[in-house]
Amino acid sequence: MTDQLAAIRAKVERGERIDNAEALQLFECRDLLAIGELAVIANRRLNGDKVYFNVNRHINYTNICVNRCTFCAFSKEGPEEGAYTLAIDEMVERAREAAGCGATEIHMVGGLHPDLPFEFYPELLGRIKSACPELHIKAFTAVEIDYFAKLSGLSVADVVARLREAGLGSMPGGGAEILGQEVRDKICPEKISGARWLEVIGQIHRAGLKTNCTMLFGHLETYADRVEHLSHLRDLQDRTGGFQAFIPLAFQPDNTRVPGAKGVGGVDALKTLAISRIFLDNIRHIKAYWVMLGLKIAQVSLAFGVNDLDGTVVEEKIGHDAGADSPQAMGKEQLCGLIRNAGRVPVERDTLYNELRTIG
Ligand code: V47
Ligand code: SF4
Repeated sequence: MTDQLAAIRAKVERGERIDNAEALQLFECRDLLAIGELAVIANRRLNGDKVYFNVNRHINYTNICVNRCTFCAFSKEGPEEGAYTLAIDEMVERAREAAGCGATEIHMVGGLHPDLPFEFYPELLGRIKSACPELHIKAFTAVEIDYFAKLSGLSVADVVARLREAGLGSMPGGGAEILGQEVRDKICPEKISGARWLEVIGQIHRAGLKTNCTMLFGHLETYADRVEHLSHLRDLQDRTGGFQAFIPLAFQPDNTRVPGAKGVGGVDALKTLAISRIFLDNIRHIKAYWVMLGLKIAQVSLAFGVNDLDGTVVEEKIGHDAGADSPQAMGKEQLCGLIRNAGRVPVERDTLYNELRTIG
């Protein structure tokens, strides 16, 4: 072990925060297993042996989007072949089906549609909530919230209040991509800036809603860009405490327009998950999204500091349109099997991380 790694290890063992330079050293270090060991120490302190999962269904209400991010194979300009917008009745039906199969959460995001009025969104939430009051609706990213504010002329706080009244329970963590503006200008020039993403999320947290946060990695960004990204998230979390989980999203390159991007290898994926666990000492949960990582890397990530596996999903579009070769859905039994075979204890949670049942 190098002196640098030994110094970082001593900090992690004492429960001390590592700084940006140390995180960069970890990204540059080739000793993947040593990094994994540190992440396991950090995770065990926070979460013991438990691995959380939830039973959810994804609904992508439209793929028509005015932002044409170059990494996104899901969006269409519309009207063109493959463009769609789901009817509210259809989405209510999908939510009912999900609730009937034991789902506790609907995860709902979509493109920035040029013509849907703001009122569509509270109506959608309200209709799902009155059909399935027991379902938690986790919906919309900071990018959508900013768009709704522009659409409606309301402030971010008023948009959030209106959506909460209609049934919004919390928000996922998408749209963060890489927060550094230089990378953003290349991969998503029309999307809100990184600074605006942080500002909107800060306002959402202050309004009392929990969110997740993500990082899209494995395209054009450098290790330094990743560290800067993680550092922005950690700083915001120090101020608001509103992030529940961090989800590193492994870039899927098929059908995208990112020049030269090849996608993410297993070593980079595990290293990134592990360093996230070590660095983000104030975000309790690190979630492996098996849709983008593949089932095997997601399972192995449980030995690299991860404590949450997402989810049962059902009909995922964003990753699969970009070539993800993972299945479309996974049963609860299969998910628990993955966790148990990794020597860990599966615990079903709700969206707000209340424990529902431990699966023996
Ligand atoms: O914001 C788009 C990403 C995100 C690609 O909070 C891509 O619980 C990989 O945020 N390759 C949406 N990723 C998904 C998301 C998410 C997923 C699961 C759980 C949670 C949560 C949030 O998907 C987008 C973007 O960053 N994305 N295209 C692609 N080609
Ligand atoms: Fe639109 Fe989101 Fe795709 Fe960007 S990532 S093009 S904002 S749907």
